[in-house]
Amino acid sequence: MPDTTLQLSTEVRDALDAHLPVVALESTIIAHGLPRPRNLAVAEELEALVRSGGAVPATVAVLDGRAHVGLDKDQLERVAGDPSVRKLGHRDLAPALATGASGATTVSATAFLAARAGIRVFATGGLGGVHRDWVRAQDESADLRLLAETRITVVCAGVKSILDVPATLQRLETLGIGILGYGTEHFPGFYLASSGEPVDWTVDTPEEVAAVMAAQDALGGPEAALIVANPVPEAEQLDPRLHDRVLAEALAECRERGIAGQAVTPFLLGELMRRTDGASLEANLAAVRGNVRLAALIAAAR
Ligand code: PSU
Ligand code: MN
Repeated sequence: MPDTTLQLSTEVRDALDAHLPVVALESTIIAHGLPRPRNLAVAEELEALVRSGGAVPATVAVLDGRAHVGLDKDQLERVAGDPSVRKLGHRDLAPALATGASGATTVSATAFLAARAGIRVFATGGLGGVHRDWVRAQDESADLRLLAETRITVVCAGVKSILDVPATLQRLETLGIGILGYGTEHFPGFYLASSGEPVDWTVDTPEEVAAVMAAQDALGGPEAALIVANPVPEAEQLDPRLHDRVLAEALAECRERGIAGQAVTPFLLGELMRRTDGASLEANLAAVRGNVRLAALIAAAR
C-alpha cells in the first residue's frame, strides 16, 4: 500500500500543535517556474521571509512517493536541483504516491496537502487560471476547481498575466471563490501592479483579512478558498509596454510550437524571462516576496 500519511517536518508539526502561525509555500515555482541555481536561493529566501514575519514556513513537495509538508535543507535542495522532479497538480498526487515518484506541487496540490495538514494560509506568485486559447484548447488550471473546495487563504499577485484574466475572474466568481484586493481596488496583474480589472472588496490590513477568514468559518457552507490579491509594488513591476509586447511574442511562439498541457505555463514564464532579459523574473520575485511577507502577517493575525 502506498504511504499516504503526510510527512510533517518536526518544526511544522510543533507549530501546528501549539497553534503558532504557519505559512504553506508551493514548490512548482521553485522547480519549474524559476531558473537554476537561483531557484534554490529564492526558496531559502522565501522561507527566511516567512520566519522574519513571525511564522513557520511549510514548503510542500512529494519525494520518493511521500507527501512532505515542511522540507529540510537537503529536501529543498533536491526540489530545486533535480531535473527529474515532476510537476504535480492535485490529480497527480495519488499516482505519484503509488509509484514512489518525486514532484513539485502546484497551487492545487499544495493547497490540498496544506489544508489536510491543518494549515490555513498559503503564499504563491500567481495562480493558474483560464488560458487565452480556452475556446480551442479548454486549458483551465486545476488550481481553480481545487480552490473552490478547499478552505485555505491564498496570498498571490493575482493570476499569471499569460492567462485570460477577465475569463479567470469570471470562473472564480462562478466557483464561489472570494477575492480581496489588498490595498487596491484593482485585481493585480502578476508582473504588473494592476490587470485593469476591478475587485469588489478591498482590505488594508492583515487583521481585516483574518476577520474575513473568521466570518467564512462562522458562516459555514461550501469550503471555498479566499484569495488575497496583493499587487507587486509599482516601482518593481515590469514595464507594462514591454510586458504586452513580449507576452504577445511568447504566446505566438507557444502556438507555433504546439506546446500544450502542463508544459504551457513553464514555457511562457521562461519565454518572458528570456525576452525581457530577466526583468520579468525580477518582477515575479518582487511579487512573490511581497506575498510571502503578507501571508506571514495574516497567519500571525488569526
Ligand atoms: N506562480 C509563479 N510561478 C509558477 C506558478 C505560480 O510565480 O510557476 C505555478 C503554480 O504552481 C501554479 C502553476 O499552480 O504554475 C499553474 O500551472 P498550470 O497552468 O499548468 O495549472
Ligand atoms: Mn494547464
